[in-house]
Amino acid sequence: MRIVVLTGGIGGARFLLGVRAYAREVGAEVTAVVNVGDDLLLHGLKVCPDLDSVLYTLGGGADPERGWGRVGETWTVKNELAAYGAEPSWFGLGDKDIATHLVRTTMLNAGYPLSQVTEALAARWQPGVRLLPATDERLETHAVVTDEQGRRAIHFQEWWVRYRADVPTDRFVFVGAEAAKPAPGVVEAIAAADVVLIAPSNPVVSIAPVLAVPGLRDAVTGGPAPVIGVSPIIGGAPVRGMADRCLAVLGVECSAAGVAGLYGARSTGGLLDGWLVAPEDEGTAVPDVVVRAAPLRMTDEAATAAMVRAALELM
Ligand code: GDP
Ligand code: FO1
Ligand code: CA
Repeated sequence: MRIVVLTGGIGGARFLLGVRAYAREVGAEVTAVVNVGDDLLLHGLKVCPDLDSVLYTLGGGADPERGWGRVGETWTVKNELAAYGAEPSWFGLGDKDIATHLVRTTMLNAGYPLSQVTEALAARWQPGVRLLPATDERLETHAVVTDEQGRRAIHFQEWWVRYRADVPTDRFVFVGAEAAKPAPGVVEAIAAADVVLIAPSNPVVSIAPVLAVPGLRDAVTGGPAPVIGVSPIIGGAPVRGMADRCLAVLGVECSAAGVAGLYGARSTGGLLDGWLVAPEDEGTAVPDVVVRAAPLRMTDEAATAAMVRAALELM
């Protein structure tokens, strides 16, 4: 069995722990197609938060409380940069994490595409799933905001980390998406998949930028595999993070039904064949999509693997 998962960072990484556990049980192969819209260049370094969250989480090196970055992290470089007054001061890179960005940036500067760089990083972390960036091209999520500086576009990280998503926002733009191509192997993996899972990731700023890569969405919606999504929203609220603020920008209700409506039914031009919701949201109706309820809290690997099993039973 071949499983493809479209995913963002922290939520997606935790979901992948369950997918990997399930896959080991049944002998399935897993390919994760990871969002790159959060990526940024900082102090000359290329930082890929969602890819790194997945690498560190599956490799056993993630900080479990923060969800991003390395466990046992130290912050000497961050403090030294602050002593120079180096900006941006609102985004901190840990010392261990910086080693990843140094290796990545060196390889990118030497001409290797991000997909090959990711493979090289994965050789250390052994995530147990195939990790592919959605695209090798630069694709960055920006938020169009209006504040005392007027109407302007800011990088997703500035919107998320600096402003905590708390600034009047018109919309999101996936800069570079038009010219992007799916990374090598992405379309092939989707075409060969027995199922495509949409992780319970942020639909607006994690899954949408993956689908914004030309050809990627069509590969999913036009492919042979059923497409099953797992709701990141339980009882009208995100389990963590600020998906509620992201959905509000699009005018979409923060609910399991709202997110499913945003994705739409595959049979009517959308994405989904199946939608897994939490018991709290039992009774959620999504036109032309098979909906089922199951516990959706990813408290440990076994609970998450059970969630994956429930999702696959929707096939
Ligand atoms: P990010 O890229 O680091 O923001 O992470 P993702 O986009 O992959 O995932 C963020 C989403 O994961 C949030 O909207 C959360 O609501 C969702 N999430 C986190 N933990 C859980 C959980 O235990 N269960 C479910 N269903 N969703 C979760
Ligand atoms: N999130 C923060 O809230 N503050 C930070 O200083 C910060 C630094 C950081 C460095 C590397 C990395 O991979 C992630 C980092 N994050 C930080 C998390 C990240 O901004 C977001 O959680 C994700 O991009 C949303 O998916
Ligand atoms: Ca993300």
